Amino acid sequence: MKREVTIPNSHPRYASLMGREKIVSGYKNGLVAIEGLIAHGRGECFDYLIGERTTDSAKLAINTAAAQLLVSVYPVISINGNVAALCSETVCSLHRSIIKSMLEINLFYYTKEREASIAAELKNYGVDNILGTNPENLIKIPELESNRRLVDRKGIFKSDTVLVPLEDGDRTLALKKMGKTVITIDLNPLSRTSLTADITIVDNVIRAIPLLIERIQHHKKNSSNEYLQQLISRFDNKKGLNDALSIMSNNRVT
Ligand code: PTJ
Repeated sequence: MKREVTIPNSHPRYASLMGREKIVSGYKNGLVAIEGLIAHGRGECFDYLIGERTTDSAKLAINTAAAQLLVSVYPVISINGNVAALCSETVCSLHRSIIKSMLEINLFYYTKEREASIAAELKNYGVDNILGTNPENLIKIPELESNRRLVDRKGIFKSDTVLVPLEDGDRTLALKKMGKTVITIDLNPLSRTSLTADITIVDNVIRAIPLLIERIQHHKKNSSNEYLQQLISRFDNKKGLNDALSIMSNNRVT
């Protein structure tokens, strides 16, 4: 039975409900794995606890991530089904704002069909050179058993910095062991990805990516390489995670 959903934009949780609709449509359109719906629900729960807003601490992480992406020689943005459904358009704008970055599709619940749907979705927003889809270029990364172990030799394998939004912990660890700098966007400050990454942005990808683009544009105009390096060296990832945990656990019902 066809169902019509109307979410009035006056609804107090409009943005969250629209995110939910994007994930559901993404599932129906073949972008999102069914397990992605569960992952999204977990994200919603943490987002509720953090107040569905970008905290000052997350803004600092975003500013530092922008600096890291700009000083990198070969940054790669890793795309999975949830990211494609929630923010393909802004991820493609992010890719263009960095200039020299690459986009790579890397799926935990791999199917060829879903990979093709995600590539087509990214192409809709003007990105043609998408890595991770040509089997001849795939190479196994050490110490990883999941499907994510296959990475593109022209992409993640060669990168110095990888942005891995909504990730599972094993690959972040494997990427760290390969000497990569890892940036993640994850609403769960206790996930293994959040704990292992160099820069964890505890925020919703939907809010964080436009802010990341804005910071990249700001730094491109205003910041020296030396200043960007200072931002990176001063960043304390554990402090950011503890800030997020404090905000979540200090909520009180009055
Ligand atoms: O498309 P695939 O096959 O690569 O699969 C993608 C998912 C996300 C299903 C897969 O990577 C997975 O199972 O991830 P996990 O282990 O559930 O981790 C996802 C993390 O992202 C969790 O810590 C969630 O809290 C968090 N998360 C979910 N939605 C958001 C989010 N973080 C930021 N923004 C969100 N919108």
